[in-house]
Amino acid sequence: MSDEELVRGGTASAPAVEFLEHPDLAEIVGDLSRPQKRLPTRLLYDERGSHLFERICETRDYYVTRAELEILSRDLDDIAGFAGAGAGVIEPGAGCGCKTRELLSALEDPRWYAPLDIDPSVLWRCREAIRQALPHLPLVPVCADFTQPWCHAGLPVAERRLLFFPGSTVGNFEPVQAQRLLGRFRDAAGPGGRLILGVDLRKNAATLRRAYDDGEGITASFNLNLLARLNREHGADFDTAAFEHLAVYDKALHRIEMHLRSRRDQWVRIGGCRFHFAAGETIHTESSHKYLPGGMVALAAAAGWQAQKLWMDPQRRFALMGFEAAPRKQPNTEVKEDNMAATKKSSGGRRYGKGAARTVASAMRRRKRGTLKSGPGGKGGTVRSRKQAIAIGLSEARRKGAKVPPKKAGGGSK
Ligand code: AVJ
Repeated sequence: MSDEELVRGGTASAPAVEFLEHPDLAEIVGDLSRPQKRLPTRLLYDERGSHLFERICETRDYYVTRAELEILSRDLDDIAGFAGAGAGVIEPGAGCGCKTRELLSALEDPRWYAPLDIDPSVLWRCREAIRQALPHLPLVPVCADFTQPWCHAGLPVAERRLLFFPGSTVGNFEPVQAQRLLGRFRDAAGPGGRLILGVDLRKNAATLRRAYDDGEGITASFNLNLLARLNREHGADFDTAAFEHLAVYDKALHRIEMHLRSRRDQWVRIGGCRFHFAAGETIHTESSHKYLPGGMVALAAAAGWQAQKLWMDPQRRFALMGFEAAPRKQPNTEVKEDNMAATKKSSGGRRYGKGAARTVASAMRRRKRGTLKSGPGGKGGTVRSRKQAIAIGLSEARRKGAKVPPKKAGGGSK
């Protein structure tokens, strides 16, 4: 690497006031300096990016939004019932709040709605839209990055707090980060709090690849807009025609990855640095993890959420899941005698900690007893059988490193 690449600002005449640079720039330069180049996913969503994303939702190939809206409208009463009366609703990354409008109008006596968004202009639009539809609902817009700690202590009182996080945005985080995020939501929800979480489910790779590389080319424009944005806002000199959109499904990590692939050998300047791109080299811009319901039960359990409800569309492409905040435990009293007995066999699973293994086990026991209900959805909207639900939980737990006994021969259908 030459000095020019290493030293930001480059020449001796460059002013030494780098702290005046845009805070995103250091991250961008860092991300482009990695062996696998990447860019911060959130930068996809500027005004043009958000607009293009809305158009992605209308394409034939991107099934995610339609599947979720289908569940929301068909199981609305059940979902509202789960939320309970007198809820204060918090929506991290609210956007225009269109899905929420439907939920809010079905809720019994909602106390207030607190949309959270990093973009104040989006928050403004959301506020106007909700005000039109529900003029009497108190609004508490919060301008914050929901991936960072934010002040939820100042929110008004309610019977309980409901966290609404649709769209499968949780899938855009690495599982470890997703767990941390759900833990933050748990803190914001407080005792008795609930969570309604949108989760895109695993399905065949071809369907997924098409959803993230639609025939109309909108997703390609959405991805390439990121380079155009760097040119606009950070003085980069990306030749956007020299990059192409790519969607690949990583079967081992169960995630769709969006990349931008360099069509030729080239150099790009940004932030006083020069970056080399070999022909075919890619920049990773977004990951979208796909889950089994049981996998999300385990992940959320590790973040202090007990799974209560599962609603799916008839084709089982997407799930809305209902969770309740697990009661806070004193340290070292987490694993009680009877629970120990129940999880003895999975004690090898340490990735999600002792408490988590216990919570998953108790979720599975409750599922067995029928206390963990599935929504009416399509074909009953339930997991095919209790046995299968348990199998999903077990196989996922096994994947996470837990030692669980193998299924009996001929037992389970997966
Ligand atoms: C709204 C962020 C969840 O990952 O499916 C859609 C974003 N990216 N097409 C998703 C997205 C490409 C979307 N999220």
